[in-house]
Amino acid sequence: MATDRTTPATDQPEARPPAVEDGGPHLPDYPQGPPVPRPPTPSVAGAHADNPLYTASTEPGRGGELHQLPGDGVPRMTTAHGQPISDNQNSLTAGERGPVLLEDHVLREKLFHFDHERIPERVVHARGYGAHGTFTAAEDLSDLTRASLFGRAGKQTPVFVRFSTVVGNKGSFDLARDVRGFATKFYTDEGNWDLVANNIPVFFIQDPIKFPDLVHAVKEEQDRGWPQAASAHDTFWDFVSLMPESTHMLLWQMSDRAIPRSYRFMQGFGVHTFRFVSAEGRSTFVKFHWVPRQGLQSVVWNEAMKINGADPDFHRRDLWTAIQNGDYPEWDLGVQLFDEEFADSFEFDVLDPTKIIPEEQVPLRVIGTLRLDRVVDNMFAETEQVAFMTQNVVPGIDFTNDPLLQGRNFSYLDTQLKRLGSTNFAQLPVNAPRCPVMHFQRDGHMQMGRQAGRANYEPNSFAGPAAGPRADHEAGFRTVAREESGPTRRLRPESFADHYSQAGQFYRSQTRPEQEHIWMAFIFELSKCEIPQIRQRMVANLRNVDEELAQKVADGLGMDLPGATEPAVPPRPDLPPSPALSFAARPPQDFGGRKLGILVSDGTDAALLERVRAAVEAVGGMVETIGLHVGGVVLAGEQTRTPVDHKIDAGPSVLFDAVALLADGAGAVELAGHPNVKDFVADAFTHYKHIGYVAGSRPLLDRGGITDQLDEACHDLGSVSPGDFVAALAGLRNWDRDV
Ligand code: HDE
Repeated sequence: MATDRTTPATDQPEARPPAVEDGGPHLPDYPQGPPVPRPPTPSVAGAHADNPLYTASTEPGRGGELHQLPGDGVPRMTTAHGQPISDNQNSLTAGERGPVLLEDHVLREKLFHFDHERIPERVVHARGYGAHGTFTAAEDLSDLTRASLFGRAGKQTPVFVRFSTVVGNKGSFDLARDVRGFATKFYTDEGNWDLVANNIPVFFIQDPIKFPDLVHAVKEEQDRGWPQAASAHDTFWDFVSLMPESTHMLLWQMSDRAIPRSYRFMQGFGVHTFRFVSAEGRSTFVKFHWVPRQGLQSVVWNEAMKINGADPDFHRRDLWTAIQNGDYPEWDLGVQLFDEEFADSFEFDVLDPTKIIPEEQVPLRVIGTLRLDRVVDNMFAETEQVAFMTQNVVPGIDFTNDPLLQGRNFSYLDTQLKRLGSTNFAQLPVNAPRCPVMHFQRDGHMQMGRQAGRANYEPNSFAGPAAGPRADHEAGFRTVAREESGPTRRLRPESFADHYSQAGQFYRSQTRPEQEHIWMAFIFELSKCEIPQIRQRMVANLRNVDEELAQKVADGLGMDLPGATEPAVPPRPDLPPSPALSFAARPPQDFGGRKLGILVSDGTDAALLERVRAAVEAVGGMVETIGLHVGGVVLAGEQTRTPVDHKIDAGPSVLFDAVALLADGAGAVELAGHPNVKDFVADAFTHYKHIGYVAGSRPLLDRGGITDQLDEACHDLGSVSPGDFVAALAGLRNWDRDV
């Protein structure tokens, strides 16, 4: 009799397929081999110690032996309530072709849980990627702050970091022109400190009341539902062109900062002025900076757009791969420290989040280093459920009156309840402090704690454990005492009124290629605005930043230069350039952490390939090969195929920092016949990249149309040694190339 069931109608589970090597097809239901050893999960303040979701369910003496299949130690599948399951492929039916029965509690539980798998994505910063690591203090800072993580040189604090884009939805692409989030949770021994930073040191607005409007304007337009993960549309530019205070941030957003090559190659900034507070209660103003030890690097816009198509997960894959390879990214934590006297004498208000303090005026002092060395086990449990909150500070760190910071302190707690659904979200392992947690907060949805003792209130007259915890008036968190006075009002201070001077200073501090990228980005974005008045208003604002910039943008848009917007206060063209604001100030030292893509073919010189690979790996770089077929190529003098990493159309040159064309002879001719080779070579050239080649790869240069344009960043590997080639790659791009 015919059956519409695709699996055998039997009450026996299907035979388990043989385990495959990692890298083969993944069958998530069947473990692929012995568990990979991991650093032990740090203990989580009591709450989860007994929860089988967080501890090995196979522990002897806890019924664990019953939870293994006989023979090979594979865990036995259970329901959420722990009952062993006999069949995970066939629902319970009445008869061979009969209806599925309501009685099937295994099926019902599985579908019920699946139906509830999603939680609201973050309203901003929805798309993110996290990793675990350690912060190591460089020195004893107790004269400045009593924050325990800075208590002695060498002190280590575990951290979780989540990088993100701001505008796009969770499933958007990584290379949007956008600000990047750089949020760090320090699990200190006096509670969690969250430094919720961005890769740009200023913000669009000065007052939190404008935040919902800003976010509405930049996200996809409400009537049509696009564009996704892009600021290049009318509503964003409408809003910011009406908001002169956004101008400084716009300059950063149109700069290369907004299209980083990798999370590993970007800075982070706390934006606001915070306070360090000593044990004696003395407060020092502080601004936080993360500086990548890998150097700064970005891509170019045309490349970004192509990366988004070729690999929308480019940044998360990069971070994951680097950490899995043991190439742990590191950032120095630098601080700018200053007192009231400096704050009073500085040209701008240190409470204004649209302003920086140039590093030339207050140099960075490096107080520690962050290293990321462990990827998450589970994206949802960790990266999605992590809850950052600016109000998470520890004794020794305090807020200032920056209005935006004050608004954030309200918003972040609220948003976590919305996303995570329970006031007990701090008990989730990724959020739970790594120090004792003792309070009289009780109950609520998903309470994991089993707080013992009789008193759940204070004051009480019990003694010992029954009495519960008490506040520590000496060592507990104490807000810095400060005088506040004046009438309540809704008015921004005069000291926040200069919206253009630092934007101009930023522009003047860039190298020429960086300036070109800024005006080209303005032209691209504004060309996507359908309403001419918006373009006009924006260019009118730019005249207050820099006349050359405004003229270039007007020319690029094909419009007459409009009159300048009337500024609230006259901009100051005399602010000196700050070289620290340019990428040129923090270049990479070598090709370490970068990736060379090598085009290979049948007949590629095996020895040269190995020498180039060795030279790249010697500086900590990576090599991937690209060929006509993923099955591989037969290198010169060899009989068998050597596999390649990418088939030509799956490995475009935009995925690499530099390329080498080692395809040779008849193999090169054959490869050059593939349509994607043209873009591979031409893009590498147009994106200013270094290109290595051999005499036999000439057909590829011809196909890319660059044979007659080879310049000093194109290296003939017949005469340049692999070592010299790789040394030159540290320069990353030849900005002088005429493309
Ligand atoms: Fe955020 N921001 N923000 N923000 N922000 C959020 O919190 C908010 C601001 C930043 O990886 C939300 O958990 C307001 C500045 C990062 O989980 C939300 C204001 C800076 C992340 C929120 C700001 C940031 C967020 C959304 C103006 C740089 C991602 C989901 C008053 C210093 C953290 C969430 C992560 C996330 C509110 C401005 C950085 C809604 C109201 C300035 C890195 O609470």
